[in-house]
Order: sequence, then structure tokens, then C-alpha cells
Amino acid sequence: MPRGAFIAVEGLDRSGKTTQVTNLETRFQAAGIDVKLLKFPDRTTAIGKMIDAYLRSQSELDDHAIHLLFSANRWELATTIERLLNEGTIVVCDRYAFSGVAFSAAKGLDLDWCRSPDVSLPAPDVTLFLDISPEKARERGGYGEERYEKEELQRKVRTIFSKISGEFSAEKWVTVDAGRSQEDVAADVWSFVEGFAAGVHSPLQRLWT
Ligand code: FDM
Repeated sequence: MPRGAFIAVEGLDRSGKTTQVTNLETRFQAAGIDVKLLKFPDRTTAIGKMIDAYLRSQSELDDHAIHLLFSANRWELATTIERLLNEGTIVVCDRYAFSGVAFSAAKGLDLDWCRSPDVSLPAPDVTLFLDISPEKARERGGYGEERYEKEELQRKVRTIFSKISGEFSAEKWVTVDAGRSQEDVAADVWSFVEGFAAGVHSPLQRLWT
């Protein structure tokens, strides 16, 4: 029996990522396929609550410390992800380790240091990156209230995502122009992932190999 596919959806703020991820879940369900939607940070765990307080500026933490918490938050769910995949369930993640690296490196941390706590986490079979220019994001009403929702930081994050994308083959990392209508973006997203509905025969890989 093939295992389930591991699909990560990354994106900039105001890219419509959450809408697209929910839409993807609905489409897999409608096709009768087991799918589990996960979101990072998962703010419901003890570690997630610390992350949530930090993002809402209710606490202060050293940049390295918060980076490690984001990674620990993924490790909390790593065995669950593997189990689901082995059971044949498709796992769709709203943000994953690439956000971890992109945001912390945009704040000035060393890129290789940022990768290290995530080494050997389950690696997505494909990552969809929903890209939007800061100008388009502004047209959509600009950014929210949380700590990282600032145009200057978002610009840096975008540059680092672009650098990370260069390390992957075109099948593993797909950049989607998210500045278009929801329907157009959804059609593109589906066209890139529908092939995964039948499952994956190759073994699960590990970050950052
Ligand atoms: N974020 C998210 C990080 O800085 N590191 C991480 O590892 C992850 C998963 O948290 F600004 C940032 C990205 C974003 C913020 O994400 C909260 P959501 O998707 O807005 O909840």
C-alpha cells in the first residue's frame, strides 16, 4: 500500500494560504481521500502557547530561543505526521520548517544555524509556496497586528524563501503566484497536488536532505 503524501503549503502574509489549505482539504475529502490538515505553529500545545504569547507581543524571547520553540513545536507532531502518512493519510501542513528558517533568518540569524534543529524531521514530498508582492499584500488591506506582520520583515522573508526555493527541484518546490483570484490560485494548487491523491511509493525523506 502506498503511503500518504506530505504536502507543505508556505506563503507570505496575505497570500491567502489558509483559504487555499482549507480548500485543498475539502477537495481531497470530496475525492474520498483521508486527509489531515495541520498548522504550524500549533498554538494549542504548551510550547505553542509560548509561541502564541510571543507572536502577540505578550512576552519577549531571544531570537534563538523562539526559533528553537518553533522547531520543538514541529517535533511534538513529528511522530503523528509519520504515523498518519504510513496509514495512507495525506498530511497537508499550513506552514512548516521553511517558514521557520525564512522568518528567523530574516531577523538576522545564520541560515545554517536555523536549519539545524529541524534536521531529520519528516520532509514534505512537495512544498507549495504562495508568493505575493508586498504591493499586492498592501492592496489586500495590509498586514495584521502580530509581531512579524511588518512590510520590511515580509520583504526579507520573501527574499529568503526565494533563496531556499533554489535548493529544490521544480517537483519538490512549486512557487504559485498568489496575487491572482482565489479561484485561479486554487486551480493551480490543485493541478500541482492532484497527482498525490493516489499516494506515494517512495520512502519518506528527512530534512534537510
Ligand atoms: N513562523 C512560523 C516562524 O517564525 N517560524 C516558524 O517555524 C513558523 C511555523 O509565525 F509570522 C511565523 C510566521 C508567521 C507566524 O504564523 C505565525 P501564522 O501562519 O500567521 O499563524
